[in-house]
Amino acid sequence: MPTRTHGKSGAVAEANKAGKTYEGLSRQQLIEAYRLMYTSRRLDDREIMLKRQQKTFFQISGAGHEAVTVAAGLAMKSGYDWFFPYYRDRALCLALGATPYEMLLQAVGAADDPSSGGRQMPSHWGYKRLNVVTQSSCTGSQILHAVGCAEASRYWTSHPDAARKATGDYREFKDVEFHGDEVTYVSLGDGTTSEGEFWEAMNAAANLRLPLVFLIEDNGYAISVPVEVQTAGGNISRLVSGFPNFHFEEIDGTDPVVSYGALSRAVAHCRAGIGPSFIHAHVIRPYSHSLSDDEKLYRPDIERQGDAARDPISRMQMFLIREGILDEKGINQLEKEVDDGLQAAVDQVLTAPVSAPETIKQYLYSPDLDPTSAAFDTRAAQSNGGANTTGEARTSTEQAAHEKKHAPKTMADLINTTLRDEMKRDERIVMFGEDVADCSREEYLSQKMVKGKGGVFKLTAGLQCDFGSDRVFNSPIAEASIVGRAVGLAVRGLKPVVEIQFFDYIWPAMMQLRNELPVMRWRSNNAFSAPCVIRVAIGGYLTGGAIYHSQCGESIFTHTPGMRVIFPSNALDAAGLLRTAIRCDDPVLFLEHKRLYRETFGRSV
Ligand SMILES: Cc1ncc(C[n+]2csc(CCOP(=O)(O)OP(=O)(O)O)c2C)c(N)n1
Ligand SMILES: [Mg+2]
Repeated sequence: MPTRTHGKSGAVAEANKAGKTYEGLSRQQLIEAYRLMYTSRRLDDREIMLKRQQKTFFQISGAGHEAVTVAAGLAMKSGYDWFFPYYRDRALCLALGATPYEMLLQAVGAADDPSSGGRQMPSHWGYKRLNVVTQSSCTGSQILHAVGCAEASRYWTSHPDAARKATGDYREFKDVEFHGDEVTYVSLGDGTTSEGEFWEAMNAAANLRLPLVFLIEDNGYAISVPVEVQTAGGNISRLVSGFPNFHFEEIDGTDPVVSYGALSRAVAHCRAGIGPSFIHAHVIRPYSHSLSDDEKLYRPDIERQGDAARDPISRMQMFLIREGILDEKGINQLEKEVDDGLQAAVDQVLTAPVSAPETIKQYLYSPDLDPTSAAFDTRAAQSNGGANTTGEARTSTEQAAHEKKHAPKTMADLINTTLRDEMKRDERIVMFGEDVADCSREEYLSQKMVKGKGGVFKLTAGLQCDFGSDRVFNSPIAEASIVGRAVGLAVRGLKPVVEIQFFDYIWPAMMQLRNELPVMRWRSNNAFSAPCVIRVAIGGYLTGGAIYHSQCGESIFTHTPGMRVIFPSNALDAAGLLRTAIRCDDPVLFLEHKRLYRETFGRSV
């Protein structure tokens, strides 16, 4: 039974006044909110029952988080805004339009599961039609994808022509949709704010003033670890309050009206282009972390009873009755309708076939474009001896120009040339990483005070000057963020060609490179993909480069399903393979041996 209410005597009469709204929610919307919250809770209960009957293999619930996640769904636009939820967001997905049957299909590992084709554990949401992007089991990696997604909204707005379809490369298969004012949502638990990826994302979102809503669902625990052990001082809002450009609110996330008000303000801040928002919602976890956990081992009854008193389901029931929106009979009728619908969905899902083992390799790579096929073959450039283009003998000036143009080029030169050619050809290409820009302080370039850097090995030299600072730019020293942002951009149809400065420093990005980028397509059963290129300078080059400037760990990535790995040995191969890597529909790790960058052998025209 709820012990906390925020009504006073006379509130019923007050509420009965026609037209009263609750933070903008109508009485009908409040009934709908309760229907969604109750559906979410009962669906968790049905899944728990199925697990106990050995008909499913795992369960993790959204119980206790329903009020704030329904509020988020109602405050945002389904199929218009973009969503990077985590496993507790069942009620958000229901509010956006996912059906209980679709969720049950994933719970039983059915081939028809729209989120993953039965390839992922339950509650790993992903609904293409709703812009709910495939998620993994890794806590926190989705936050950087959300940053990239929000960046893409801005890019498409300023480069609308880049969204046009083109044939002969990945663009043929990548639909692009944007509205200009769409907002990206990302959610995570209190424990997940301890991940470095969270802080990298906060930094980027603040600095770039991205239209990105962070929802922290703080249930006070990360499995058995309480919040004061995760978070210095026990309150994440206090720690992040110094980030600029944010709209911050700390709220009671068990109250749907309060939550809706906060989420609406958060979305408005983002939609207006002012910057990101951060909603810190205190919620409860009435069930254990998952069915694999028994919270009685680390939480005493007294604490659990305190949570139960704030249960959003019973609070919402009391609220509807008190405000005269629904009476007990109305509530019972609504609940019966939901229960009957769930029973029918459960009956139906138990006959759904599971995915067939022989389909396991499907969608590891693009089914549409094979970069090893003849479609990517090219012919070597033909030499035309001593003649000019009209077939006459060259003058001495023409001959000097011809020789200069056709002098053998280094691998570094040809990579730079290829990047330039491809950027000219495809406006969807964006390039970032540490030091890849010519000069972040553009005025130094425009006033010709400096020449520009363009990479520690100068591979991207001149590209910012040629294509602009929104296409070629520096990133913070945050390797996970470089790759994670690229994933989010690529999901939205852009072609990030990003750089990890030295292979020796690729490891902070390992989660993204192993568990995210290469499996976006496979784990979503081809609903989402993230074709992009990660360029990495690799190998020894200095005498004395020692262990942190000479690593060669390509074999680790050649054992990563879904990743294409390229390691060219000469300049001509580097140019052709880079061109194919950029045009292809899969993620590519493009390894450039530093020793070969400027070698005298292996040069080409
Ligand atoms: C990177 C990573 N580390 C560990 C885990 C195992 N794990 C799954 S959920 C979880 C706790 C997350 O807690 P919190 O972020 O507070 O979310 P909550 O489950 O409480 O909603 C852990 C440790 C994981 N999935 N990913
Ligand atoms: Mg938690």
